[in-house]
Amino acid sequence: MRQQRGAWIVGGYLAVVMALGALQSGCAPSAPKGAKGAKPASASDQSVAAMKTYIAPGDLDEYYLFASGGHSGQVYVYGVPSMRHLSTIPVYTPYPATGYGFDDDSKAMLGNFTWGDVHHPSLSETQGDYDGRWLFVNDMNGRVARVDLRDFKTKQIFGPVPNISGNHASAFVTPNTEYSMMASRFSIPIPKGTVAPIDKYATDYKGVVAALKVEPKSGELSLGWEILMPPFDYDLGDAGKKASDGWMFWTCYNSERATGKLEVTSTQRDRDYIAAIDWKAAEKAIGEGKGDVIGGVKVLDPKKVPGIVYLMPCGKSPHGVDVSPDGKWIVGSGKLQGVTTVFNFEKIQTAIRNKDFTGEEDGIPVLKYESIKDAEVPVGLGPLHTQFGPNNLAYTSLFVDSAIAEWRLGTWEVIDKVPMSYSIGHLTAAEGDTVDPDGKYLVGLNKLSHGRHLSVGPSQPESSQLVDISDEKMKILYDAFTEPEPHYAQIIKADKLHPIEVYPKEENKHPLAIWDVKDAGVTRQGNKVIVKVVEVRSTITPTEIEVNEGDTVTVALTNIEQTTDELHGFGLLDYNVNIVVDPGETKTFTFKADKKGIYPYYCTNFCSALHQEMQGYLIVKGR
Ligand code: RUQ
Ligand code: CUA
Repeated sequence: MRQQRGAWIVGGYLAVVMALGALQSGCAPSAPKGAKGAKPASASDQSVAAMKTYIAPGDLDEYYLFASGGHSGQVYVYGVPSMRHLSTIPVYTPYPATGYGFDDDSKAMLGNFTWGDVHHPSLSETQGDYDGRWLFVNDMNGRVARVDLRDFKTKQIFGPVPNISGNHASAFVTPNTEYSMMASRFSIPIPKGTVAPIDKYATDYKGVVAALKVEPKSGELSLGWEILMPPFDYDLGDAGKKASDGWMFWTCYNSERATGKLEVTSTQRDRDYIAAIDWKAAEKAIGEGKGDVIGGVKVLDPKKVPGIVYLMPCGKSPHGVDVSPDGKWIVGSGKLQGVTTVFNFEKIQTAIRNKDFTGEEDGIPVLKYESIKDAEVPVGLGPLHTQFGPNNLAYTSLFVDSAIAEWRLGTWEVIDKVPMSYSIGHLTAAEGDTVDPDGKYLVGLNKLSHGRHLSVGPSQPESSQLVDISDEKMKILYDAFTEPEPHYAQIIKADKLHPIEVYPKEENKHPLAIWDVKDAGVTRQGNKVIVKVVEVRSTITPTEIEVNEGDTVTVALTNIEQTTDELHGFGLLDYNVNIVVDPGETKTFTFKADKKGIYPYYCTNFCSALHQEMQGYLIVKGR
């Protein structure tokens, strides 16, 4: 049975579609022309807000915020509550500021890609709490990357993962970082490379969810297993925790299995699903050899291996799915609804035991909505994502209403609402998706800023708003702006991180590292040349590098400083070389000396009074 009628939204759904139409036609109710949107009401509210976000010169913020950089391919780091941008961590995109994507190792990591689309940072967890070790981030191009929080550097880009297509619902980790999860937003015939006509979409295209294993000591990602899913569009996920540990939840839209103009074709039914996956059972089934190898990965087919996947009916086109800190509740909303549904994990288990099903999709049982839901909370229009605070507080972003609703788990009362300027997408509360949320601060990640800043032309910055949630009445404290385009972000207590500030010399095991200027120089084997270079205030040694036209040249740069903040760069003109070495770091870059002549190189990072003197010449002799 495919068509199943739920009574819960039809009227509201139409109203919302009309409201969206109004937004599209340019009369957005949330942003009338010239309006300046929400701000603290009075001068005294403003001075309280100012004091709450003011970090005196030399003082430090209480939290780090890690924001995805969307299609910039990067991760942005802020301090909270100041909302000061502290650093940019390049992940999927070359970043000249740190030389990322220019040296041999980072270039190899990027492969043939010069972009990525990062939506969801996922801090590593131990027992459901951030442990401050790594940050995983997804890329739509089927990849997941690991940033080491010891030095805030990207250490691994894994993928593209076979069979996955459009990796949006990622890189969510399980409570002990056993796995980083992925899912296909755009179903395709698998393995990749298979061609099937679009009109066979409903049968020949497949959704896929994938589990990447995380090595517990090193954080190294490797391919775990996959599950074959119906060709829906998998959108977001969250791992079960505590009561629901061992489960994973994924929203999906387009249960119509439609193609073409999805705006119309995928909004025919009155509900979609949240897929509930027993990942521990999936792991066990893989261990018992129940997977088929497709595209080089072991893939479970729920038709052949029942008991692993169930579908929970949910309001139409759900977006976020978020598990409460105790793991008892799963919150998911149709993104055009006026309510958010709270599902009860225990009831889900009971319904599974009692086979309380209303149908199936490709052999996957559909649970009965009424049997598994606890409440429909009237949060407001367009609920997208939910975060949590202490004392059972929950915060849901409302795209259509352009607001955040605060409500309580268990009593289901809506306590407060605060308008966002404008059109909030994700939101993030301090440790707000862990087993132990802090409350205090919430940041709304808004899609539009409508000129709440000095004009910078049509490419407007993204806007984030800091909200004080230390009292039950929410208060907007601060507007912050960034490059495109934060989606999700996470906020972690600053004292959980202990970044190093120099690479200790004893840890540098690079085979081409040298620590004394007398070891610097050129060695040659045929037309392969190795140049060992020392950078230290205020000389690049050697100051002359001579090679022959046609040589393949590998330059190994070691910054022998052990002093904080003494970075050196290496810019080589006309050869598109731009490397930065941190104190104690060695990097190599390889190029073909295919242009004869004299090419200056110089230190690009201002490092000392004689920084400008830190220069030399590459001599490429003709044949
Ligand atoms: S998404 S606005 Cu790409 Cu995480 Cu929700
Ligand atoms: Cu070294 Cu400037």
